[in-house]
Formats: sequence, structure tokens, C-alpha cells
Amino acid sequence: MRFDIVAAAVAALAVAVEASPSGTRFRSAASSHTKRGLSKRSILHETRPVAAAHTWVKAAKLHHEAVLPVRIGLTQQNLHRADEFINDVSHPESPNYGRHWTQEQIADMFAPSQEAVDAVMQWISDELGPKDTTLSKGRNWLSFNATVKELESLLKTEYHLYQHAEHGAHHIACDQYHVPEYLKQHIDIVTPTVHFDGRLGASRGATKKTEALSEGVQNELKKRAVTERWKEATKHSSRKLSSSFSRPSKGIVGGPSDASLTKQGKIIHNALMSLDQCDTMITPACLQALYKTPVGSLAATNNSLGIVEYTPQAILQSDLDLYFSQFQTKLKGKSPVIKLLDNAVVQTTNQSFSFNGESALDLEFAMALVYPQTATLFQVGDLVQGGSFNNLLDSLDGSYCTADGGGSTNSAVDGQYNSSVNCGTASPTNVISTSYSYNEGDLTVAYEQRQCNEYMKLGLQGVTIVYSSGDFGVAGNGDTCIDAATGAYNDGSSGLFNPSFPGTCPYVTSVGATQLVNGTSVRGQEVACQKVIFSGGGFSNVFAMPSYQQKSIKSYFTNSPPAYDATRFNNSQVVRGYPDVSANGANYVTAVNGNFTLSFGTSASAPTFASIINLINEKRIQAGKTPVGFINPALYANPQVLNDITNGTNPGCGTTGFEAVAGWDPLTGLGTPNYQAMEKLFLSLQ
Ligand SMILES: *[C@@H]1O[C@H](CO)[C@@H](O)[C@H](O)[C@H]1NC(C)=O
Ligand SMILES: *[C@@H]1O[C@H](CO)[C@@H](O)[C@H](O)[C@H]1NC(C)=O
Ligand SMILES: *[C@@H]1O[C@H](CO)[C@@H](O)[C@H](O)[C@H]1NC(C)=O
Ligand SMILES: *[C@@H]1O[C@H](CO)[C@@H](O)[C@H](O)[C@H]1NC(C)=O
Ligand SMILES: *[C@@H]1O[C@H](CO)[C@@H](O)[C@H](O)[C@H]1NC(C)=O
Ligand SMILES: *[C@@H]1O[C@H](CO)[C@@H](O)[C@H](O)[C@H]1NC(C)=O
Ligand SMILES: *[C@@H]1O[C@H](CO)[C@@H](O)[C@H](O)[C@H]1NC(C)=O
Ligand SMILES: CC(=O)N[C@H]1CO[C@H](CO)[C@@H](O)[C@@H]1O
Repeated sequence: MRFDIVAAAVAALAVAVEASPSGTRFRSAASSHTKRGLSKRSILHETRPVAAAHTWVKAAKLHHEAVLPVRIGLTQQNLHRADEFINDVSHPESPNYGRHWTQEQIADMFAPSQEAVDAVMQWISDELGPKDTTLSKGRNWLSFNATVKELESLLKTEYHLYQHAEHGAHHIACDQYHVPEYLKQHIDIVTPTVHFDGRLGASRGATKKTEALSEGVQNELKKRAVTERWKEATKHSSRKLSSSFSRPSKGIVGGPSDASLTKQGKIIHNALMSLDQCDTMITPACLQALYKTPVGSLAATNNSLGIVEYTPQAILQSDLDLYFSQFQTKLKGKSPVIKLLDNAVVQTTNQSFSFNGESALDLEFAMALVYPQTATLFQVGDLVQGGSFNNLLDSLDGSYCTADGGGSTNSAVDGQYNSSVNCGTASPTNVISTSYSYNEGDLTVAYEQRQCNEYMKLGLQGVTIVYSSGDFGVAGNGDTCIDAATGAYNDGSSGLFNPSFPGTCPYVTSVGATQLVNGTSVRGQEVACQKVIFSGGGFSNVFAMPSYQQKSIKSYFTNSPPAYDATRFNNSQVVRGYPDVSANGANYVTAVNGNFTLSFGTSASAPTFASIINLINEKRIQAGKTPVGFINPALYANPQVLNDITNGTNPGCGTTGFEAVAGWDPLTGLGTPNYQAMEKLFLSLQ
């Protein structure tokens, strides 16, 4: 029955199709699929993730003449060799350590096969007639415009306008879609379909918790100020994903009613030059002392530190100036190098902690820590649509995006599709730090694997990708866990642990958070962060354990078996554990909206860790070596270059979470940086 009329039909329809202005021409290849007995029958390809299903509800059926910008992500070749390739340039014992690939080498190695390109183009022309189709430079994205009616028939689905249950934003999507059985092997994903991704930028600012700090203000007043900030943060949640919904943690140390607020206001100015207050106020000097980091002295050309922010999150120059007047006077008046991606703006219209807090925290510390080196701000996304990780990846990697730019899937709603989005126009910096994240459950497996492979490609090019591991312990953004029975997110009081993405992608370096024990000096012991936030960590439901983690995870389960079974997390010992490393994430003194406030979270620890890798790259470049690129294999093979954190937990989902133990653990990873040891290691490598 599977050998129906396919062979005859396909042979008869072998027509030539004119492709994009980029000159790609397509001529039908032999219908090899028919030889494998795969039918033209449509089979289910992707379904909307159950976890996110309650977040967006159907608002209206889309008009059948509405035009959608369609992108088909073609399956790439040689991805099964990704580990081998990345180890070749990143494993400390590899003779090719540091010999990174060019973009061309990467595009050549992973480009989809001609068979895949031909078969998918043939399908489109068979089903829809002649279409202007654009193939990206790396051949991995096929783009065309289609009406809703055409797409519904092609993908055997129904399109709707969905509305966010909480904040009312719109998104074009479907519940599931189909592709012919014989094409399944050639197609990763089709957009827009089941991926509710955009508007990332609007989703943040509130995932990092804050408390206000203002000198000379009465305790009560301070409490009120904090409460106001929280009201404001949640009021502005009207444009954020509910999965990122955040609120002051209930009764947790560092929350609005935390007694530690009482004395901070009084000492902030005196504390600036003192390392005695690092347990309550973290400054760049505290971090330099904690991690034995030298004061920066080098500034190699082309070694600016990349920091990613998603619009409308924005830095204010006045905050940078305020901060630098206290912490690095040589930087007063200075700005980061600014790269605007996808019509981004560094907006100043809306000013409050929920718009400026994240950027202030990331850039103030990063710029101070790497000075005289600069930081480069990759500001992603416009004011209307915001941006998603795809916008960043499109801009950084020409081989990733469509020749006409990977337009947002929301563009048709807003009626302003802008094809001049960036496409391979921004050079990646050697280190790129991002303090924004999704839950794995927000997106589909194929979508996450595809993005993760892009991080692998950046690693092959010598770029270190750093992500925050999340601020909710074993729970997901907004303190949500997964109901075992339904698969949906719950209120975080029970259920399955909820891992963070892209932290679980094995090709990024995921950074958890620590804190100094209350009452100890900067030379004191660090523990897993339990002030205001809990370090995100656990085990992936999507990604397999990378080879570099095998030893660490085995010894973790052998020597310190966690107290939970498979009803809480995937304890098979064959999946990726995160985070990889950690750094201090508590009490960062940050200038925001004209005041100093304290900021908490892996949002803080990620740029701090990235700054240290940037400083190490300075030394390698000075020694005539390449940047470190993907660092995980070298770190896991040399855990002694990190300070092992052995105290603390990361509660969530009604549990106390995992415990920090000797060796790697799923809340502080291998530990916090010991700069001197790390520098020595990386300078010893080729
Ligand atoms: C889709 O339509 C837009 C707007 O007319 C156009 O700019 C773009 O090039 C088209 N895309 C493709 C792949 O033809
Ligand atoms: C700068 O670094 C990037 C990323 O490593 C690299 O692609 C680019 O070629 C470098 N540019 C120069 C001028 O060295
Ligand atoms: C589209 O993007 C380009 C490049 O950023 C910009 O100059 C242009 O004004 C944008 N057009 C619209 C209609 O937004
Ligand atoms: C941002 O500012 C604009 C212009 O003043 C205003 O219309 C909008 O409501 C503000 N957004 C938020 C979330 O405050
Ligand atoms: C931290 O220690 C100080 C004294 O050093 C104390 O006053 C404060 O209450 C402590 N805070 C917490 C949260 O334990
Ligand atoms: C854990 O992950 C492995 C590997 O992906 C998978 O085979 C197994 O079914 C998962 N176990 C659970 C309980 O989800
Ligand atoms: C860390 O744990 C060890 C062993 O349980 C304990 O002796 C030590 O006091 C703890 N340190 C801190 C700072 O809690
Ligand atoms: C709470 C607090 O101290 N707010 C101050 C923040 O800074 C502005 C000026 O930049 C002051 O007017 C506020 O009083």
C-alpha cells in the first residue's frame, strides 16, 4: 500500500523551478525516496508543546488570503559528527586545539544535501505551483511567501491567531502540522507553525529579582520602594511570556522583607573601596578579589566582550555614568560598542527597573571588569516585535539565515514585514554572554536542537557562548514546574523539574549562581545562591549527555546520589546536566534609573564569568594564540581550575532541590572561577 502512485507522479512532475534572485536553480532529481518505499502520505511532523499549551489560546481563525513568510529548516548533513568536530578544536588533548573553522568550512560541512533541497522544492511546486523560493547561503533555510490557504493545504493544518492568556499579545500559529512521509527526513522544522518564540526581550527584566537600596531612607520606606518596584515589574509584564512571569519570592532571604535590607543603605558609599562588605554588596573589586582576577590591562583589537540584550530592555547612559563615577572613573562618559540587530533601538522612552535593570547589571559589571577592553552590546529586535534567539543567530551567522533575512513569524500580524533584517552582518565577538532564557518545555525538541547546533557552529568558529542557568532552582522561569499527569506547567509547588534552555544545550557554557555566606569576608566560603534567587540547574529532557560530562556525571550519581527519582527528573545518567560552572550572583550593586540597587541572579553571574573568559583571551591573543572558543571540554578535564562549591541547595517544585557537593553538581556545576589557575591552563594549551 505504501507503493502507491508516488513514483509515477513524481517522475511526471519533474519540472524546473526558478528559484531566488541569488541564482539557485532547481531541477528535479531522481525520486530516490520512492526507492525507500516512503509514501507521499502526510504524517504528523511537530505538535505544539503541551507545557505551553495553556499559555496561548486561540483567538481567531486566520483569513485564508493572509500571506505568511514561510521558512523550512532543512535537515543538515554531518551533524552526527558534531561532537567529534567540536572536540577536535576544544578538547585540551587534541592536537588541533584552538584551530577553529571558518564560516565557509562550517557551511560546507553542514549544508543540507542537494537531495533534500531538491525534494522539498519539488514538493512545494507540486503542491502550490511555481513559487518564488529563496534558499539561504548555507542552503539550510528555504523561504517563500504563501497564503494561509496554501499553507494549510501544504501542511494539513489550520492557522489561528493566538492570544496570550495573561497579557493579550498575538501570535500566528497552528497546533500541529504534517509533511509527506518521504520528506520527514529532510525537514527539521517549518515556521510559522507550533513555535511560540518571539518577544523574548519583553519577557525579561523581571526574571532577575531585585531589591532597592537607597541611602538614608527609613527601613519602612525602603520596603515600600521595593514593593513599588515589584508592582511596576509585574505591571509591565503585559508584554512578557507568562513562562517568564516573576514575582518576589515567598519568604526567601533577600525578598522585600529581608532583614538584610536594613543596613545596606547606610554603608554603600563607605563600602565601595572596601572588601569587607562583599557578603552584602558585590562590586567589581569584590569579584576581582574573589576570583583572583587581575585588573584588566590589555585591549586586543577584535576582543571586545559581547553582551546580548533584547529590546525593549535598554541601557541608559546616565546609569553607566553614575556607576562608573563610583567604580571605574576612567570609564565615565564611555559607552559599549553598540550593534543594533534587526532594527533594534536602545530605547529611552520607557524607564524603570523592568526596562533598564538587566542591561544595567550586565553592562556595568562587564565593562568595569574587562576595562580597558570594551564591551559590545548586541541589541536585538525592534520595539514592535522584540527579538528571539533566532534573530541573534541570524545576525551572527550568515550561513544560518535566509538570504532575505529571517523575518519574524509575527510580522504578518503587525503588517510590517521588513526584509532588510540583519543576515550574517554582525561579526560574533570571541565571547558572547546572554542572561535571557526559555524553559525547554516552551519550545519543540526539533527547534531547540536546531538552535543548539548553531551554538555548536559558533563554538567551532572559536566563539564562547555563555548563558545564565535560570533563577528558580529546579523549577523553570516564573517558578513553574511540569504536571506529571498533563505535561502542563503548574504553580511550582509540585511536579517535574523544569529545565532551562539554552542552558541545557551541550554546546553552551551554562552559568549558575553562588553567594558569599552572610557575615564572611571576601576570602570566605561561597555557597550556592540562596538569597532572593536559587541557582537554576538539573538535567535536560531534550539533550543527551555530552562526552565531556561523562566522568563528572557518573561520579555525581555514584558519590552523591540525588534524593529524587524519575518522577522528578530524568535520572538515567545519559542526559545533559547543567549548569557547567557558576559565579557570584547575589547583591550586585547596580546603578539603575539614577539609583543604586542590588541585583540578584544568574543574570549577574553569566556576564561575570564571560568577563573572565574575555581576560583569558587577552592573554592568549598576547601569546599569539587563538581565543579559547568552546571551553567545556577543557574545564571538565581540569575541574581543579574552579573553586568547588559544596554547600547549598536549589529548591523548587516543592522540594529542596539538589545539593551542592564535592565535584560537579546540578546547581553550581564545577564551581566558580579561579582566574590564575584558569589562565595557566588555557595558556598551556596550544
Ligand atoms: C515575501 O514578501 C515580501 C514582501 O513582499 C518580500 O519582501 C519578500 O522578498 C518575499 N519573500 C520571498 C522569499 O519571496
Ligand atoms: C574578529 O574575530 C571574529 C571572531 O573570532 C573573526 O571572525 C574575525 O575574522 C576577526 N576579525 C579580524 C579583523 O581579525
Ligand atoms: C527596515 O529596516 C531598514 C534597515 O534597518 C530600515 O532602514 C527601514 O527603515 C525599515 N523599514 C521599515 C518599514 O521599518
Ligand atoms: C512605554 O512608553 C510608551 C510611550 O510613552 C507608552 O505608550 C507605553 O505604555 C509604555 N509601555 C509601558 C509598558 O510602560
Ligand atoms: C547577615 O548578617 C548580619 C550580620 O552580619 C545580620 O545582621 C543579618 O541579619 C544577616 N542576614 C541574614 C539574611 O541572615
Ligand atoms: C531520559 O532520557 C533518556 C534519553 O533521552 C530517555 O531514553 C528516557 O526515556 C528518559 N527518561 C524519562 C523518565 O523521561
Ligand atoms: C558546608 O558544609 C560543611 C559540611 O557539611 C560544613 O562543615 C560547613 O560548615 C558548611 N559551610 C557553610 C559555609 O555552610
Ligand atoms: C528611592 C530613591 O532614592 N529614589 C531616587 C532615585 O534617583 C532619583 C534621581 O535620579 C531621585 O529623585 C529619587 O529620589
